[in-house]
Amino acid sequence: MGKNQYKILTESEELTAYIKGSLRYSLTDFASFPTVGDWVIYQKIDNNHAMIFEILSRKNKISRKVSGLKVEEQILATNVDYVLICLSLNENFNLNRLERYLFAFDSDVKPIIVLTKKDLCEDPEKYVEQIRKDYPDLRIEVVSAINREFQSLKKIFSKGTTCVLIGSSGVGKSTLVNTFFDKEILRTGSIYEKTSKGKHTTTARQLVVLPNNQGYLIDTPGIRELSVWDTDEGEDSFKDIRELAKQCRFKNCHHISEPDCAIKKAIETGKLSRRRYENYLKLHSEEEYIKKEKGYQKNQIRNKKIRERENAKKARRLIKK
Ligand SMILES: Nc1nc2c(ncn2[C@@H]2O[C@H](COP(=O)(O)OP(=O)(O)OP(=O)(O)O)[C@@H](O)[C@H]2O)c(=O)[nH]1
Ligand SMILES: [Zn+2]
Repeated sequence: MGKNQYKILTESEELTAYIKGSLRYSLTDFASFPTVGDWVIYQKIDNNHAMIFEILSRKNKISRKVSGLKVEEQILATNVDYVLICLSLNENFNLNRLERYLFAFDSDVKPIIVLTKKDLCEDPEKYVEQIRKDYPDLRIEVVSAINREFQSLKKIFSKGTTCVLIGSSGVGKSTLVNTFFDKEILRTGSIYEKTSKGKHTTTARQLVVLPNNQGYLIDTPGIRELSVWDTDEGEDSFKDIRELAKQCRFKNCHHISEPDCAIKKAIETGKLSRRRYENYLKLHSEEEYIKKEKGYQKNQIRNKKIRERENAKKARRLIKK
């Protein structure tokens, strides 16, 4: 919501809430402020307002890099059980995009790949195979909202679970959820199928209590450009590549022209796809950049603290004089 204002959903009502002063002062960085998905302890002030006293510790989080120059963690959602990564079975389907999404998660969030608009695709199995080849353990669901083919996916919506939908605008996230529950839970928009250009219809980040005790849904605006944020867990989507690199003859192998390079060999024999390796390199260099930036910011903060301490010393001395 607006600045310093939050919305709390309780079993029976919706409240506008503020953070108690003492809590606010204990929150040292942007990422520790309440985010969609957080559980809080609050006290009602009047019929519609409440004060937040405490934010309960988070089970997990989904974050992305804040766009622009400043590198700061931005949390998109917390306490999530399932992340539904939605890709539609047309031009939107793109393995690199999928990897970007996978790369941004905490490891204990279970991603499910949802391939939407099955009815528009002649050979959905072809896409499933493409994903399976690189990610044999991922759960993949092929659905069509229009033909109501989604029964096995619908089962994840159950009491107490929180799901997050991500994917470009227009892949059919809202339509899917609305069809699940036969109710307008999220607003849908129109898309021009010819150009695959989606109209942005989801305007605000939302948390919805699903009907009939079927859990919660967090719907973030179509995340078009998801930058990498460095979670160690997120690296897991490229574990096989790092394992391979360990088998190179030289420890500092660049996998370009060195002899006995396990990566090169894996690409030649088809064990590792070139596309995936290149995506790994790309994501990796972004991550290095973020790490460097973070290191730089840490130094800035440290230098500032040293300066402040020195100024404080001077001040004390001045007072003594
Ligand atoms: N053929 C077909 N079209 C679908 C299906 N699901 C959704 N659509 C269409 O795709 C368009 C976009 O659907 P939305 O549900 O608004 O997409 P969204 O992902 O929620 O988009 P944002 O809210 O912008 O993030 C609409 O015109 C839907 O009618 C499907 O299963 N099959
Ligand atoms: Zn190598």
